[in-house]
Amino acid sequence: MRRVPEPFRIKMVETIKLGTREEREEALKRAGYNPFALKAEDVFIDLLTDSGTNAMSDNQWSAMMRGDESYAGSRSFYRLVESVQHFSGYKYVVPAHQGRGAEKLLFENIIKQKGDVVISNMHFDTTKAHVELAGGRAVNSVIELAYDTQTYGDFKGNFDLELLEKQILEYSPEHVSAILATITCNSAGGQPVSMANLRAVRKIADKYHLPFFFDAARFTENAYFIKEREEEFKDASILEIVRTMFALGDGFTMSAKKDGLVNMGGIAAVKDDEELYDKLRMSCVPNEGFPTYGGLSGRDMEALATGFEEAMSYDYLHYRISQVAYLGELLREAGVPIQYPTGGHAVFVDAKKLCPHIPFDEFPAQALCNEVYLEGGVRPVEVGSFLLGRDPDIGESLESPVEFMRLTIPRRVYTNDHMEYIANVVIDVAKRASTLKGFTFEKEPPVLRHFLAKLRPIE
Ligand code: P61
Repeated sequence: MRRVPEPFRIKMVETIKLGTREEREEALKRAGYNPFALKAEDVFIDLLTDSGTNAMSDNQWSAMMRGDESYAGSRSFYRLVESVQHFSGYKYVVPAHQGRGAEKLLFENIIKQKGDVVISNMHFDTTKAHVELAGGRAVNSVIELAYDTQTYGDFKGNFDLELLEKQILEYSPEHVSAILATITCNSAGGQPVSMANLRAVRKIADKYHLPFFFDAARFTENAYFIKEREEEFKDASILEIVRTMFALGDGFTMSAKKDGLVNMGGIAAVKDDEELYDKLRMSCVPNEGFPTYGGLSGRDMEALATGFEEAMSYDYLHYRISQVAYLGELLREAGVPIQYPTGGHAVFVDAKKLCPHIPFDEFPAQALCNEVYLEGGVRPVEVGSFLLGRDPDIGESLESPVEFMRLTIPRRVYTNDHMEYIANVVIDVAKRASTLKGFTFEKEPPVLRHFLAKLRPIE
């Protein structure tokens, strides 16, 4: 596979250090065998997340100097609003400190009755948590193919439309608070959702008079896949595709820490429902702050407005998605099973296939993550049963349909040579995957347990 060269020059560097295996063994033990608890300086290549780990451009850094830090009505807020209106066509914009801040504002205002459901192709964990904290239930309706890692699909993040309609009828439309399209579908492997699918979801939403929202963290990456894979859009610009997608929805929440190309930020936006907008603004005040800053500094809002422009560049997206695909290809050539094709922001290694001897509640993907860290100082993250947690009603550990070790690629941070190093480390670990052992809890927090849990190896 041909490598797409990085479309930027490097003006500033940050030193990273590969220590010894003994040092990493000590560090991982101190961290309770949970890579979230590692000190970042004990990590050589950090693939925990693509969230807030982006490198900003010279233009973003200079925009920050123009930040207006007024408490109310800052110029930077209005620039951010204009930028969001420009790409989404939505009238109302409320900033938030990050995605989950925006989720709290939305879900506490649209979930009217305890037990009402939100149906998504696939909820990400914070989204599910906020639906549940607001008294709702999170229901997924992604296509079956999403769980079949070895079979190619252009749009493995698509809704199963039949299932979606069945679920709406099962819960009855008046108990469905919203349909939510996660673009790209993170938990399924950063897999895109097609425009055709989004259009069909809109039709279903209209049929049952339901609102249709986006969880839009990786909206430009989703647009790139639509351009590459849906004939109708092959000549369209990323901006045109983004506008066409958002025109189908009624609003979105967004973690801007991904495609916003910044280190912190979130957005809740509403197309034209003024009443809902008023509610979001009111919720914003006690949670995020006055609605013209919503947890962000003026300089953050400037960097984000510029980041949105840069994330709409085809050349940038082509390099970005190709870099992820390049790492995926190196692994596939060596026989390492991954979610195929690779999605937008990460390579998802199929730990169920590599470690079939470790049961779901001993966390096979976590075992793999820990070993990859020990082997080469690379920090991946588990996306599987460890992350999924327990059934909120009966408290039993849930079994995830997939057990992934996610190698998440920060934007504009690591080079293609880093990809080769990562691949070599993972390939070495994969060769002895059958000797790895599972983990059990030493300490298990009740909500979003994976962040703060302590584990111990099962001997
Ligand atoms: C991630 F280990 N994602 O993928 P916030 N929606 C979607 C996301 O991907 C997302 C949020 C909403 C992260 C960060 C992260 O257990 C974890 O700005 C599709 O992080 O609040 C975040 O946006 C929430 C990593 C989140 C985790 C939770 O790496």
